[in-house]
Amino acid sequence: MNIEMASIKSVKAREILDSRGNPTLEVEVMLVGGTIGVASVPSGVSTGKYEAVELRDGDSSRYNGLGVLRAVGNVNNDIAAEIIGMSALEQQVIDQKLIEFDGTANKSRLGANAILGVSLAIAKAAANFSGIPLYRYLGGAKAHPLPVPMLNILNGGKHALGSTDFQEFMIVPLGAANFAQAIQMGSEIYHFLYKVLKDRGLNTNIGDEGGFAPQLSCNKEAIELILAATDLAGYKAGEDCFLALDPAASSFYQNGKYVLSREGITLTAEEMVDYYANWVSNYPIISIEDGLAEDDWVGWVLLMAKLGREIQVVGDDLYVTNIERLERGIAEKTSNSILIKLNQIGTLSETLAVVKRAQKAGWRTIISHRSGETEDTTIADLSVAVDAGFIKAGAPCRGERLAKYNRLLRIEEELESNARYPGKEAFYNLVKVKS
Ligand code: 2PG
Ligand code: MG
Repeated sequence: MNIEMASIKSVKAREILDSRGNPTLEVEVMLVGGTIGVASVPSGVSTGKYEAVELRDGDSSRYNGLGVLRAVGNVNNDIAAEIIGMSALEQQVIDQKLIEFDGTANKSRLGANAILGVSLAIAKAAANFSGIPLYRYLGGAKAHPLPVPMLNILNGGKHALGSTDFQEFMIVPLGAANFAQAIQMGSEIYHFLYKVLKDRGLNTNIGDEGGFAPQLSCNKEAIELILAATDLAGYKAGEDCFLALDPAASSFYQNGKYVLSREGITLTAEEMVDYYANWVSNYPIISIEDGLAEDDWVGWVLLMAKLGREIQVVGDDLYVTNIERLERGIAEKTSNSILIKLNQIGTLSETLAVVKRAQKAGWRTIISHRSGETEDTTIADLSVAVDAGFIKAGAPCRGERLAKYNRLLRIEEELESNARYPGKEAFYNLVKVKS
């Protein structure tokens, strides 16, 4: 292998569209030896306010101001000139250079979308150059555990207006023997949910992440419908398949209170925690993400103290894949798990550092998609590379969601007998799934 052939020859970004039909970036890196790496960038809608900045044009004459031509220009004109000639095998050095070149704390000068597109395209070019899959390039010889999928089969909140207050109702096939079986279980329950909704005269339209978006009178009804579907599919809730929630509580936090408009109630943090505790004792829920708002650190301590031994208490908007916010969470014991999103922080290296730190603290990690996605499959490889334990990539429906799950099916096949599906072990120290 001639290492000089791994030097970056060109970097080119373009504007493409994401799954909501909004512009995003695709970046193509070519190395001197001709190897190419291509990556695209996702985009959230229930974005945390501490996320790195997604640079949009704000030019209302194009795409309602959502164009990304400035970010594209930043890649093609500025970033390219900075990194051409560097070795694609030096991911950390390049990411550090991008961070310094941007020079702001939240990547607002060049745009986290511009920077992440480059960072990921470089990793892909380097993996291709090395002749190994991305999960192996990032994770080394030990990269063989598949993640447990968390499939969001009922969408609400900002992802499906008019549905539930809570944003995501996920099923978690912990009882599957392997990843392929987990996806099969997820898909079968998803299709039985369609039948349950149809039989009850409820809407079967779907939301941003491919999950159904029926108009329900209360949030609890979503759980009851999913349990009915699980049963019809022939699986046992609480044994084969469990439930997980992402209420995305920042989106219904108003003046220090939690406003559940579907139910016509307004709760304090303490009452909200009791609400969840009640659900956890009645239903096979094993994970609650963003149960409270991104600034309610005090509430999170309460939530963790009440439920942290029983379920995964997951911070998404609370930490925004940011090492400083994670350190605060570890110090203050605000959760026991963290959601990981590459575009919340903006480089691959920083993301890997956050995963490593969380794992060192004994936390579980969930590698996550965004509600606006592309056909890019980086997160599937990443989940295997870091032995994340979990991946959250939406319903088993819609191409941009299935791209990730299908990639993992291929990886499982490729790993043959070395593939390992953790199943219930992923929750090893939590009482709820202890056998
Ligand atoms: C979340 C994500 C992904 P969004 O809140 O976890 O499901 O949603 O990408 O809209 O922030
Ligand atoms: Mg979330």
